[in-house]
Amino acid sequence: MKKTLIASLLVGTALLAACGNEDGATDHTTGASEHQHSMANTHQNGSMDHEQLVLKDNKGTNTLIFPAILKPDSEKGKNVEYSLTAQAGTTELFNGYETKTYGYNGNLLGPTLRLKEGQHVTIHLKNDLPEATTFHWHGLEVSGKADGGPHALIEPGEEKTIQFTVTQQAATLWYHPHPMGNTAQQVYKGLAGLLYIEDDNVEALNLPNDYGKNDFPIILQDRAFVEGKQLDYSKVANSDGTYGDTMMINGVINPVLKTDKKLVRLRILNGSNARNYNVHFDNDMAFTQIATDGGFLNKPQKMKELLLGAGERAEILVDLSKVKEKHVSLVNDQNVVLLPIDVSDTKSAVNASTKLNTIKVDKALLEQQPTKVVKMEGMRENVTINGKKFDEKRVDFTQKKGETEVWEIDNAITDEGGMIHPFHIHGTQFLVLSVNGEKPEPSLQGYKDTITLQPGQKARIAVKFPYEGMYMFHCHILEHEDNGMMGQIEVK
Ligand SMILES: [Cu+2]
Repeated sequence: MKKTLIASLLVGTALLAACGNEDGATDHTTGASEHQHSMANTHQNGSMDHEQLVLKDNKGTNTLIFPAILKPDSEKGKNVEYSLTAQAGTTELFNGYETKTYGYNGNLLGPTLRLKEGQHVTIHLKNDLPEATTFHWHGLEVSGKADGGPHALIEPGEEKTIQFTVTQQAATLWYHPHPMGNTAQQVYKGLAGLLYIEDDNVEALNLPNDYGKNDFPIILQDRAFVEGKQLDYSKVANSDGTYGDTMMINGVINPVLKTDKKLVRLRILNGSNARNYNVHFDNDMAFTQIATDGGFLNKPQKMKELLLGAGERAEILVDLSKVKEKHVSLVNDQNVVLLPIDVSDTKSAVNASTKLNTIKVDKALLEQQPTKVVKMEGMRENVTINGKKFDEKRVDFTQKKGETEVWEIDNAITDEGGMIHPFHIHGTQFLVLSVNGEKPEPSLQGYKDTITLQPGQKARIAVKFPYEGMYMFHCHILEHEDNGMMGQIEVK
């Protein structure tokens, strides 16, 4: 995986150097579409999406804020009720400019929902947008009826109530819209929020868990602003994934995280439409991954870099008590500053548990031939799964509730080339059995709902659906999803 990645980065960098402005800035007001088409014929095997805008350093001039935690409308024993409204508004992202945005219960992004395993949850959904939307719970194991896929459209002004019981372990999930053909622009305008699952196990682990104090949600999104600092999707949209040159974290432009010299937990969500982040620190310090998309790893994994494709999450522990500098930054593989961190002198320590989870891969599954093969192919409008585009009237796969099947996910290289595709399945958390026949690396050894595959990579995953219904599986580059790189599976 490393080799492919490095090769792809070199190709990507060379192409960017060839097509970008010297200072890395791009004039979106006039340059975006020109930029897209000028590079249309240069896709290469192994390249990351070279059409992406160069990301600018986050200057760290604004204080990072955290989404509010949503308060229940009511709570009685294990029964909790919440209300979420998708709405349009404006947000002052830049001084003196009102940017038109979308949000849940607010103008931009949504509040964090904190649910606990065993709770019976009712959520009242309302659409106050001028267009139809859905409410999808990414990573949540729920029935197809509650999942919020493209079949679950809520028209403007309409309301709907869903109910489910939380039956999965502690994890950092998220929610976002999923209307066919319109997901990318709705997420781009600001529709996304975090969904935390908690359980009894997590309370015993002694992890930093003080929200916004030592347990920080970090929603990474890149955006391109056009005239008047607007988020005009139609002016910047790219069928191979829409990129921005400006980092937005938790809905803040140029944010800095200010904290003490202590152990901190970052719950990172790649909430971008398409951009991959291979994160590391500018001082090259190690950090510890504790959780993947769907829960804790069996034990903390020390690492220096971590790749997150669109839709993926990771929880990492960063020991700032050992940092000598007053500032460290989370950067990407081109050393662009994603998140600067100012570290004060106040010191405190936490000794987190080293036994986090008890995931066991059934050895018999490692020998099994896949019963389902998903071949992802193409670029731009030509993206397909198993040679087909999404058709809501066609059921691509069926699977029995509660039964584990081995799926093979193939990110195929064609004559046109290949690119990274993050593959996501609704309604389940799967385990990665192998990548190109090898044991998955540590960052893939926990429960996953999205796996980012390099061109030419094949992964085998063990998939079990705990509930019935119709579920989507698709590429999480939102423009690919909107272009039909999606199939559906009926679970009975
Ligand atoms: Cu894709």
